[in-house]
Amino acid sequence: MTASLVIAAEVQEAVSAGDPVLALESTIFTHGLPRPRNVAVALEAEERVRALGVTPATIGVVDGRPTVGMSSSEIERLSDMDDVVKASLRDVPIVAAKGLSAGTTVAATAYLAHLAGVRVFSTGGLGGVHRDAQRTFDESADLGTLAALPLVVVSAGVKSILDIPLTLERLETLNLAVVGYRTTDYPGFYIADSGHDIEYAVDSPAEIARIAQARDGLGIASTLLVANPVSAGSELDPDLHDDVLTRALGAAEDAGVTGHDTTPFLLDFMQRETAGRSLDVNVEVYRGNVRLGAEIALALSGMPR
Ligand code: PSU
Ligand code: MN
Repeated sequence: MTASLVIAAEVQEAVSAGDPVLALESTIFTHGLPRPRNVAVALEAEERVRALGVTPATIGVVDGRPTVGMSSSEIERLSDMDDVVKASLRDVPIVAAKGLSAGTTVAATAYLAHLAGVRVFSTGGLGGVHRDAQRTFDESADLGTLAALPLVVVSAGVKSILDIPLTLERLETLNLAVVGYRTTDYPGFYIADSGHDIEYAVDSPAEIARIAQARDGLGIASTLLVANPVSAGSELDPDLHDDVLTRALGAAEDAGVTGHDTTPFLLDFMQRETAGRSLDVNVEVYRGNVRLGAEIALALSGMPR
């Protein structure tokens, strides 16, 4: 039974007691961030969540076992593994049956979180609609998957390597509500304002929890997306950002990169060409999302279900 879900005891106990739990993804440390920063960021995120009184549940596939609440040594091992797979939801049963280890994307992480009863999930950037999707059909499975799961997912929007306006259109089509944390400017991950607006701002974790509660009361089973901009002063210089982005997209095309290799390729290019500054911003963004997610988990755990 390699494919059965493993839930860490502390996560199971917190879920059963209605105590706050925050899901964290693993693709961020298996494929999103370079070594050795990746493992430091992943372990630090867990510590920060714990310091707020919330149980962290890092999710991935460990030696064929889909796991909600990876141990520190499992996080360390996958962070350092050369042949670790990037698994979206459709890949999870395959890597499970093959006994492989995988970082799980937002889609796969969200599904496993929900299966374990975890309701809030913080990530860096969400997958979305790729540029030129009209031709390539490249839209992340994150969107369709989150449309069918009643979670709260905190991200800093989608990276500007994607087509942001098309992504926002797809969110609407898929009934994925999106609220901005203290802003109606949709963030562009590295930059606080992508230049595209959303309809609603929310002011507090309590307000986000009330929206989730209202949704659950109506039986609406789609994720509430919380767009949390990078803190003021931490964003990438917008001009540098635009320049490097243009070159990254050109390089991907020249190299013929397609499919799920696209995101890691572009992120790696951005990092090299900004002399690591995009990486610092990435880490800062993630910290902000982890903090807000923990606060939302706390607010939700204090409300009647
Ligand atoms: N966006 C980022 N960093 C990432 C990803 C997205 O800024 O690491 C990862 C997430 O795990 C996301 C996945 O779920 O890439 C989307 O990949 P794809 O487009 O292949 O579905
Ligand atoms: Mn894709």
